[in-house]
Amino acid sequence: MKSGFIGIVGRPNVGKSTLMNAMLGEKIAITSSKPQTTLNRITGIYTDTAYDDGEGLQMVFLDTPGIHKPHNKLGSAINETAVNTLSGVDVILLIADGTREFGRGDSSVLEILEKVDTPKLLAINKMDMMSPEQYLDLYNRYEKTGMFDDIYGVSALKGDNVEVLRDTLAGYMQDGPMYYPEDIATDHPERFIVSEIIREKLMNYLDDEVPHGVFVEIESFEEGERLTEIGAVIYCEKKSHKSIIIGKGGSKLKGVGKAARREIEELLGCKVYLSLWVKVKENWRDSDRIIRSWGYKDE
Ligand SMILES: Nc1nc2c(ncn2[C@@H]2O[C@H](COP(=O)(O)OP(=O)(O)OP(=O)(O)O)[C@@H](O)[C@H]2O)c(=O)[nH]1
Ligand SMILES: [Mg+2]
Repeated sequence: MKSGFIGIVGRPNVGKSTLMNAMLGEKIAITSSKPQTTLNRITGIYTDTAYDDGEGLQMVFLDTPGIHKPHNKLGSAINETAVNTLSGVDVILLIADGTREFGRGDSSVLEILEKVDTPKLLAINKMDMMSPEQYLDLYNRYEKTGMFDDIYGVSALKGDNVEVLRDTLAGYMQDGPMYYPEDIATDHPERFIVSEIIREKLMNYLDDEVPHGVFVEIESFEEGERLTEIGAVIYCEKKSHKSIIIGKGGSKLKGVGKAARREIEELLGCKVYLSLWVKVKENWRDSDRIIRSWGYKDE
């Protein structure tokens, strides 16, 4: 059996979670067009028992929050989660956004990676949106660092080159145990995935500064024979945000609830009754106690 861990890192919004999902062939991590969507380390497990004439393969992907200049304690905590993931993996996959020019943020990420003595691959993502010149510029910029075993241009969204990249990563797996049962794609509890789905819909439905201050807590989860009843609280940072989330006559919250319910029903394979409440917890992103109790502190 070949197995091992792959740390997926990069700046916010470059497509780390989208690419992990594409390599898994299944949606595990939530994604959105806004930065700082991923707030925890998200495990995605790819198992192929037929690999190499039945020897078997298990790749454990660790998707991480985007590395950025933090503006609050939550930002520092999620940066730490990403950086901590770099130690203890068999290979690091750095993802860069091919539609953006190389900047200071990219240099800082390279400075962090330079200190880690683990094989590294680079995926320049969003190939579907970039010109060959843009690709070449970035390719050369990264190539001359000499840090990467290989550089791939991919489109996580369209699936271009994703399998080739996954096959290359498989080559870094070592003789080892099967860490997880072959039929599971993540080790996160269903409750967590459910809270993430709700947060994803909030990220998608809300504008600007509101979605980043949003946290979802599952208060009740009762599985019945034909119906699962779920109650969740959405915490936001300000009273004014609460009214934005609820929307005129509750319209926004209804939309979020409907979209989330559909996806949760698919995940659980049964009918779901979802109740959502909105509460205010001022400046929670600067509260160590809350960040720790909500599991955003990497310990
Ligand atoms: N055009 C295009 N868009 C992409 C591609 N991959 C991802 N995206 C989009 O880029 C945005 C960010 O994707 P995510 O996967 O959430 O990015 P991330 O790096 O995980 O972001 P954080 O979790 O915030 O660090 C989403 O709107 C994706 O649909 C791609 O190959 N092409
Ligand atoms: Mg992400």
